[in-house]
Amino acid sequence: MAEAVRTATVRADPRLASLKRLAIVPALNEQGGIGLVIDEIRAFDPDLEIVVVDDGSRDRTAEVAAERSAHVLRLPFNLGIGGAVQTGFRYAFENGFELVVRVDGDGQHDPSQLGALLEPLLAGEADIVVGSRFAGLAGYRSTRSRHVANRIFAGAASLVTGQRVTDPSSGFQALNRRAIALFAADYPHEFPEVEATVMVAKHQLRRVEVPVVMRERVAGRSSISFVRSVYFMSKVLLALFVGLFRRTVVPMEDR
Ligand SMILES: Nc1nc2c(ncn2[C@@H]2O[C@H](COP(=O)(O)OP(=O)(O)OP(=O)(O)O)[C@@H](O)[C@H]2O)c(=O)[nH]1
Ligand SMILES: [Mg+2]
Repeated sequence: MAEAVRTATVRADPRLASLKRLAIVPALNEQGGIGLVIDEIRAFDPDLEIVVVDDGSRDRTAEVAAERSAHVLRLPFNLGIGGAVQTGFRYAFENGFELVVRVDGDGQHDPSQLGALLEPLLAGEADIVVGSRFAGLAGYRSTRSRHVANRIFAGAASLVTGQRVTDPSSGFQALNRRAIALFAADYPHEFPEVEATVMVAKHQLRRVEVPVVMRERVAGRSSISFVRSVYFMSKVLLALFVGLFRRTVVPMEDR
């Protein structure tokens, strides 16, 4: 019943109904969770097209997504989360989508919160909206080391961009055509979201955070081991500052 009410609300929202809109779902070995993610996105908005970017999975991720009639882009080998997401943005740009939401394939992002994510975009107040685990709503459980890492990234990203960033690594996002055009042209690799905050600031896109509650992954496993997290910390912090001096990317629209 709650689902039906939510669906009706979305459909009734003329601002959303008139937009060509896409959900990008990056997925690596997520056969256990991807089906539910697709169902939940459809429950929120049945007219939101869904593209699952299967990043070289060795399980049935692509088959499960295709069985549910999601569009599947199957990468021939693993590009990493940045490459997978950029593939989704390129698809969105080339097919004329005006609005994109990003939802992880592991079930951590709750599509019923997409309404809150979309609000600043539909109001014309943001180019990119980021769902933040640390902007007010309690409930996200994480390890202590991850919390510390996030605080460091958030502090560094805020310093570099001159804006308040509380959750720089969140991939739960909504983006308009301007942001789609930028990220279709270039998107950072490996652990991209933190670096992308610098691109957003350099291009003077308006980044707004909204509080969200994130869940535990429903199946599969996280790729972030302790060794990788040390590498992750060093690489991202370096990349944040290097990003300031990188050549400015020409968005796809302006080429
Ligand atoms: N880690 C990882 N994820 C990928 C890759 N390609 C696509 N993905 C998908 O990107 C999403 C985010 O990856 P996660 O490993 O969950 O990263 P995370 O959410 O930051 O970390 P956790 O909190 O441990 O889940 C998931 O839906 C993955 O399936 C890749 O090469 N590496
Ligand atoms: Mg995850």
